[in-house]
Amino acid sequence: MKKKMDYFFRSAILIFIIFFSFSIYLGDPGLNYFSTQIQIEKPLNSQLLMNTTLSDQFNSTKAYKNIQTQLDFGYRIPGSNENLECASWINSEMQKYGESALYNFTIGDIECHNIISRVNPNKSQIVIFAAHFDSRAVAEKDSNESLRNTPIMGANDGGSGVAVMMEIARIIALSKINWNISFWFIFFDAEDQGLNNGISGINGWNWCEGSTYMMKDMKKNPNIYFRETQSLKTINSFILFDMVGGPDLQFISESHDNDELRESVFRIGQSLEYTNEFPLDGHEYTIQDDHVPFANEGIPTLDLIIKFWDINSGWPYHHTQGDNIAHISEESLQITGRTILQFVYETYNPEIGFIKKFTSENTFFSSPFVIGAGILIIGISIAAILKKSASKRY
Ligand code: 1BN
Ligand code: ZN
Repeated sequence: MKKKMDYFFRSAILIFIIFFSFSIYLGDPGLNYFSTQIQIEKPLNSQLLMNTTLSDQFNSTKAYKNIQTQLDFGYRIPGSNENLECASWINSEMQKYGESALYNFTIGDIECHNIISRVNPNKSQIVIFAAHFDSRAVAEKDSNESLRNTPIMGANDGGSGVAVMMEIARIIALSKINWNISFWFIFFDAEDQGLNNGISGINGWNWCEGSTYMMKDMKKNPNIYFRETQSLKTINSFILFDMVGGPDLQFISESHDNDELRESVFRIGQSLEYTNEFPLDGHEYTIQDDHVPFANEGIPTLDLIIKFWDINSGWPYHHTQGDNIAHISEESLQITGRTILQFVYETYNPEIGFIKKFTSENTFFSSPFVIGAGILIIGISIAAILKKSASKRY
């Protein structure tokens, strides 16, 4: 009888552990699972909440000039003077709107510089906007073979995201809204030097070196990045701007992205009548970009990026000498900037009385492989324990 009870209790404990583990697996490992989640509410009628002042303040002429200024520094290749001069300019411009600092790191013997600028640095909830400011050292996709080893201007690939973000920062910082959010503007170095068509930007480098380094460093030295009440878990959303300035703008869906965040932004784009730019029924593609290290930590991300690899898709200049100011559309900068400011207003305006939490999806623990491996390990453990109990009984 005692053995039977022993067997019963062992099984009950095992079943409890399995169910408890799974409830955590399927819960929200990227966010604070044990804390109360703020209720998600969609505004009943987003039209009612329209604030024409915030999104209408986006000045596309200023954004366009922000691209030209970056190009005036020259090629912003990691380790070059031009790169550092551009980084210093971004940093000093951003200091007008809040605090801003360079975060230096090295790859091999090359000095690189990420920049983080913060508006409202002390609020615990963080919203991140990001772009890379380095420009590619080679034009490996140029139709003219003799140009494939020459650096590109990166007016769109690099320049456009930085330019739109600087203008968004200006408007958020100068607005009279009493934000309960820390807005971070991250300018990554060393994004665009990986290997493509057998040609590297910088030998031996991967894509997204700057963001990969930052995430490693954030986990190792959180105090350098976060205030006391902040952590990776208080990052509410992360939006990346990559090639947002070409004509015939059409953003794609990226597989690391958070569906709810994408849907919110794309619906707002649609409500502003940018229906071609923010298609809701698009195919999902997978792209290595600066949002991936953040998505892998369970942070809700959105990569605003075009189908840059398809020469028939409206902007055929990716990694060619055509990525220059002649192929930038001020209207595309305006469409991107206005949509994101409207998203910020509808999602984070404290007068509306809610902070939207985007459900975390893309974590290590939610990958089918990891879940499968977990089930296998649990199955083997059950079998081993049952076997042990059975052999004890007889
Ligand atoms: C994505 C956006 N990438 C750079 N900016 C990385 C990449 C470039 C991946 C070319 C594949 C091909
Ligand atoms: Zn690129």
